[in-house]
Amino acid sequence: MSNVTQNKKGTILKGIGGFYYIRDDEGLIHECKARGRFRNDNVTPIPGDHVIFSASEGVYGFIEEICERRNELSRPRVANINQVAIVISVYKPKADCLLCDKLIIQSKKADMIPLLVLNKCDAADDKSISAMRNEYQNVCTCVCVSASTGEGLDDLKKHLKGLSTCFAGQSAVGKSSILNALFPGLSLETGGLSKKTDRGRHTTRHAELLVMDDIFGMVVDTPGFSFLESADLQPEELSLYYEDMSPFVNNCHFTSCTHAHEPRCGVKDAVASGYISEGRYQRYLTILKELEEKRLREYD
Ligand SMILES: Nc1nc2c(ncn2[C@@H]2O[C@H](COP(=O)(O)OP(=O)(O)O)[C@@H](O)[C@H]2O)c(=O)[nH]1
Ligand SMILES: [Mg+2]
Ligand SMILES: [Zn+2]
Repeated sequence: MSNVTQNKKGTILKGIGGFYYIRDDEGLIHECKARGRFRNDNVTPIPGDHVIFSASEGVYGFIEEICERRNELSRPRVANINQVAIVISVYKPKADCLLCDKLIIQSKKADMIPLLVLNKCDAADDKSISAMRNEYQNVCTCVCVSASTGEGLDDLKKHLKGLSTCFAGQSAVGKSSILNALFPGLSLETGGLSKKTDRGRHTTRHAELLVMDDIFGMVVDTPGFSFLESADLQPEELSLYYEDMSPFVNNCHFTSCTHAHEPRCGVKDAVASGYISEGRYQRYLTILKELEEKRLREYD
């Protein structure tokens, strides 16, 4: 064959039946297979991977090299996500703040920016919107949107620009609706009916990087991905992931303070004076207890 083979750089958007769809820097999509040696080395290319591939005209190319991953999420397996859009509904279903807090912790731990997206603003009253804003104002960026009316979507786009973002959150908050509104032509199923497999797991049919201009969007339709089972987090470290607590930990008497039962605790004082939300603190205690119980189980 007279085809000239060239090595190029690109990002895997999705993999289907042994083929990978790779977007090069010019935005062209290439169909590739992985070299057999990846299988021998037990390496699987996944969406989000930055790769070097060889492209030939008219035939499929080959993935030659997978660049080191900055992070990797499970269920679905995706790589190199910089941001997690945590979608919360300010109408129905009622916001699951514990899940939201856990997603924020997990995002930070995996070096991803948490972005809070308050959806269904068209149906909510101002009071529930501002309650949610106040709860997270010192924690992460909050945007108010409505997938139904399109309100706030331009603002959301600004926060997505140039980053690879996955959308997470409980079922029926409007993740698929927001993605459909952001990516014209996409028709993800909506309705909030969470399809479960026979093992009771939520299926994720869309582990795919969607591209619009320089917005990447990873569809992750699983609530909470796999928080505490995989979170390699010690109870003492938990408060490091609380932006709203960090200004006060220096006031704690004990350097190893977990801000639970210890006396002379700067965090508890800040909760009492209203600098830290009572709800955030109570949920912190819940997560702390889960981590402590997990550690006990591990040392059994
Ligand atoms: N009023 C209102 N309803 C919405 C909005 N976004 C989504 N919904 C509805 O909420 C339900 C769940 O949406 P879906 O996108 O399937 O949620 P997902 O499970 O998070 O992907 C659907 O019935 C949507 O029509 C919104 O901005 N406003
Ligand atoms: Mg959905
Ligand atoms: Zn303390």
